[in-house]
Amino acid sequence: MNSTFLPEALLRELGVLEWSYTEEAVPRSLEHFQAWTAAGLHGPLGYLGDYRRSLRQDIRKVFPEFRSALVFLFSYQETKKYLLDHGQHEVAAYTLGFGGADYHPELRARLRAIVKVIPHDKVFLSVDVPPILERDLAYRAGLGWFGKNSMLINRQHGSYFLIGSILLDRVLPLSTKELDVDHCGQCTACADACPTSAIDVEKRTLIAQRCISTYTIEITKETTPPSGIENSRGEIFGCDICQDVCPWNRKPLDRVTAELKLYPRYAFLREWFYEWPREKLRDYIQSQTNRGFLKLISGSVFERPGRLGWLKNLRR
Ligand code: B12
Ligand code: SF4
Ligand code: SF4
Repeated sequence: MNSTFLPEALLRELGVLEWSYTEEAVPRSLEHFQAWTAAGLHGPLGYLGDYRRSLRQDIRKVFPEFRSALVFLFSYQETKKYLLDHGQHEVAAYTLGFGGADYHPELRARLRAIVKVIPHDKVFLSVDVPPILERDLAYRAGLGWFGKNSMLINRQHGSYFLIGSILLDRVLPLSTKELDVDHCGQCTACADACPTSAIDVEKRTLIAQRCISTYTIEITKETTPPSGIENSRGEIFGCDICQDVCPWNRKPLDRVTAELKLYPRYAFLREWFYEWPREKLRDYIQSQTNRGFLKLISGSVFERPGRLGWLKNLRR
């Protein structure tokens, strides 16, 4: 039933690598999340530790009508392959993987295209922002396991994808895949490669305040960078190191064509990141007003740290 429930051609057009179904509202890894935040490992990510922490206990706290979820893995593998082939590590691949546009509206639009072909009354779309543990939701749907780098890894597709879900107020005539089991084994490549020692391999967890991704995306003001960042590959926005070394990401990239396709609106990002010397980019951003910079970059994920956050990232 699952294989014929959604049109294959539509899924392909929308960049869906795999999808699945679950009726479980409560995260399986809730205890881990609670211990993680209680230990302060979320660092400066206040939204994980404040009143929204308890909302993550049960999807029904966010969408009371919840009865089931369709969970989708949206690929950015082609972009990743292109950037790896060209040795370009300045920005994480997901940032350019959707034409350079912010993946939030982009993926919500793709989810809406799927909503059109399924039976529903009320739906709730989840892409990143709602207080829902999305990796766990994908895990409950049988779409992968939690790697030692915290990523949701899929045996066939690796981890270069984003998760988007349609929450429904009804159950569907679909089956759930079996929960996946750990396939990391004795490997510790991600923790070994992390320049800032942000992965606690024993506890299989991330120390967010040490993560380059936190520093370059979430910190908007001048702040001391995590120690070890000088040993990175020059990341200025996001970080893919712990995914790039993961053996589960090798085969999936062999199957795709390297491609960096930017919407015309964001074509300038190629110049910014790959053609201009870093000092030129810094001087250019410096010469903008805060508001002017946001206007330039609006509609992309690069808006998030604002002009001052960017100047901080480029000062290293
Ligand atoms: C906050 C956040 C961050 C923070 C903190 C990351 C973190 N690991 O907590 C920062 C800014 C560092 C970050 C970075 C990145 N993020 Co982020 N982030 C989120 C966000 C908004 C919330 C995550 C969260 O709740 N963290 C709390 C921790 C405890 O939960 P978790 O990360 O989901 O980890 C779960 C499992 O790994 C598992 N788990 C982990 N360890 C263990 C150990 C045991 C013993 C057990 C039982 C379970 C377990 O339990 C956790 C809770 O369910 C989600 C979107 C969402 N709404 O879920 C995206 C999300 C997790 N991020 C995503 C991405 C792509 C990234 C980056 C790759 C971006 C980049 N290239 O820079 C990096 C990866 C860094 C990393 N190695 O995790 C994707 C992940 C897709 C995937 N394949 O897993 C998500 C799901 C967004 C999306 N909609 O696609 N992110
Ligand atoms: S994203 Fe980068 S800094 Fe963060 S845990 Fe992975 S390798 Fe370390
Ligand atoms: S690099 Fe190794 S330990 Fe880390 S997530 Fe991948 S398989 Fe697991």
